[in-house]
Amino acid sequence: MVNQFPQVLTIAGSDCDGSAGLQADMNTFQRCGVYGMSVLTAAVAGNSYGIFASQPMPTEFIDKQFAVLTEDFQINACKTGMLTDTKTIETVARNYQKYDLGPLVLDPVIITKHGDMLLEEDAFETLKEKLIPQATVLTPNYYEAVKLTGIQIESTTDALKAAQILQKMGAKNVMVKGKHNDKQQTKVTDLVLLEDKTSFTLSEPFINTTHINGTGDLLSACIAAEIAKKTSIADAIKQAKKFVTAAIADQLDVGHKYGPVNHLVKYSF
Ligand code: PXL
Repeated sequence: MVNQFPQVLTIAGSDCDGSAGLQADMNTFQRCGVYGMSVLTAAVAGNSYGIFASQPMPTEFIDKQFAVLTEDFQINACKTGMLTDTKTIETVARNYQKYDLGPLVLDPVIITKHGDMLLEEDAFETLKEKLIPQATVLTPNYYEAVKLTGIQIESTTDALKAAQILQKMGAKNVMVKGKHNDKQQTKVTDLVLLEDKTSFTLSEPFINTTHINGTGDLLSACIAAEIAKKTSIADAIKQAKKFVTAAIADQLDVGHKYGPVNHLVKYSF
């Protein structure tokens, strides 16, 4: 039967080195056993040293991609990645309202691990106003959670406070990803606040590696894929945390500096 197979959409930028963005999302979708599609929002010229140029897509072209995909496919879940600026966010928010794209995993991509900005400073408010209220799952890292809430996060209690603020902004479920920038740390602990107000933490061993490009992309893409497979939100998040930890642990030696997480890691769902 047509359109019964789980179909997932990433609304993201292209990262030409394959470590992040829609290339990484498509790899993740394949690993999760779902059919992947992409709406291209921007294209970056980057490698393991950083990002050297970036080009947002025209909003009419973004609109057209949504139109042709939804005409033909039954999208069961979607995720967002790089959204560049206010007009791109507005375009994505409008299309999400217009079409049935299933639950939305919103990865509020702001800055890369090299310090390159992927979202313009004046677009934060639009993200809060137009997209966070539509998010089924919001997955900020520590830095993004601080930026979006304005509070300092030093502990799990602070992470819970941040998640509660983000939930008040309209996100149904929130995962605040823990810091992983201290070589002395032994664990990375994320905080999850679910729609029913229950919360839990997820801890996995800290792995000291420079190959972590695309961790957030892999995590949010895996959550979206699991949701499309009808896994519960809590289990989708737990599954994604395990997969991302495995992909960091089994280092893939490509690139000379900050390499990608290993989408090819042996891991079964
Ligand atoms: O990992 C964040 C990210 C998302 N999308 C694109 C990127 C990056 C990081 O480099 O290039 C297109």
